[in-house]
Amino acid sequence: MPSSQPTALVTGITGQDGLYLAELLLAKGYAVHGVVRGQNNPRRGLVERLVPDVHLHTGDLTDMSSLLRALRAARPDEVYNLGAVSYVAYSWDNAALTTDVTAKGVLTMLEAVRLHCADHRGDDLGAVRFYQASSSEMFGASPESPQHERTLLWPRSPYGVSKVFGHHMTINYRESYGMHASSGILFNHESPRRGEEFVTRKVSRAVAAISLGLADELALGNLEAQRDWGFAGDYVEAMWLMLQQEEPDDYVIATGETHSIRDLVDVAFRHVGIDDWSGHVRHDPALIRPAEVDRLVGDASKAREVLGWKPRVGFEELVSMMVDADVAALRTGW
Ligand code: NAP
Ligand code: F7E
Repeated sequence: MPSSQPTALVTGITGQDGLYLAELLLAKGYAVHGVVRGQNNPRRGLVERLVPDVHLHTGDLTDMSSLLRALRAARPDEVYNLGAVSYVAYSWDNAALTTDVTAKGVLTMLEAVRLHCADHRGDDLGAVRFYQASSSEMFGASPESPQHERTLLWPRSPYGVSKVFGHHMTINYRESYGMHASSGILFNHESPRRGEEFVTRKVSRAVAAISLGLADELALGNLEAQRDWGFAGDYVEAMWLMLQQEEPDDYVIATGETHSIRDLVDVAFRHVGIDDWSGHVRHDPALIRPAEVDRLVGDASKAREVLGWKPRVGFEELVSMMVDADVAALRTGW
């Protein structure tokens, strides 16, 4: 890290992880810059309210010149590429868009960083450290369990396939150009800031509403899929730690525990005092995916040993935190 104030540029700053990462970096004394897409992004105001010290730049992962402009304005020491079309179910209906942003967008960002270093950093390709937001969805149907950094990648959705492309392109830029490019293979991580399209937040919001008498029913798809769920606030710390290492590398970030959607629903309802929730949950076949990832559980031994990282928030605490936050928000009419 440089002796003067370190500077970071974050794509996906309006997302769940972007907000937690911005808070973490600001607390560490960084100057933080973020890329926001769109001419009137509804989430821009949220970033301005929660992290007012972040400098925002207009840009899109499909638009190389906008990324080059953001790099030139920020002159970052570290780039965190969190931007993506990230909702797996949506990726089947929007496969080409998902590929443009989540796959090709990674190449566009890597290439922008490479060109920026050539033009403005004395051709020093190590001058900017790069983090790529890879995903456990890349493991998909892999028969190995738990999954680690060398597990076979067998993605099951256009999103997963796109993440595999971005992951390998990041490794390729590291190997081809000596870039300090690291890839974090993060398993599902959640928080009260999680988008309502994802199952944890959909459940926490509905359970909160049912407990307050504002709703009666929660429609869900596959209750038997299993995920390794952690807390987003813990996971952004792992991103930062990866870029503080002398050598770039790839790391699995996970809790090592897996739970079904049924467990999630059970913990959430029990937290508000409803033990028998069967009358509140309706199965909706329209929510079943064309191809499912049945079971994910990660082995984060390498992150523990090399980065000294481990998760702090457990599954029940995470679910309770999310339900409590939604109860509080609904009570204040949010
Ligand atoms: P998220 O809340 O869905 O945020 C995604 C971000 O990407 C948003 O800021 C979004 O901006 C931005 N984005 C979308 N299209 C873009 C484009 N064309 N150009 C620039 N930015 C664009 O996702 P998250 O949960 O914070 O996840 C952050 C990253 O980690 C993503 O790459 C995701 O795929 C990956 N990941 C997430 C998890 C997880 O469990 N959360 C696990 C593994 C990997 P708008 O606000 O404008 O839509
Ligand atoms: O689904 C099942 C669904 O959409 C989890 C993204 O952040 O993590 C996330 O991807 C499971 C699936 O997350 C509903 O079939 C049942 O098995 O919350 P999700 P995801 O697909 O695991 C990975 C690591 C990422 O990288 C992604 O960006 O829940 N499920 N019923 C449902 N899922 C949703 N969304 N809605 C339902 O009603």
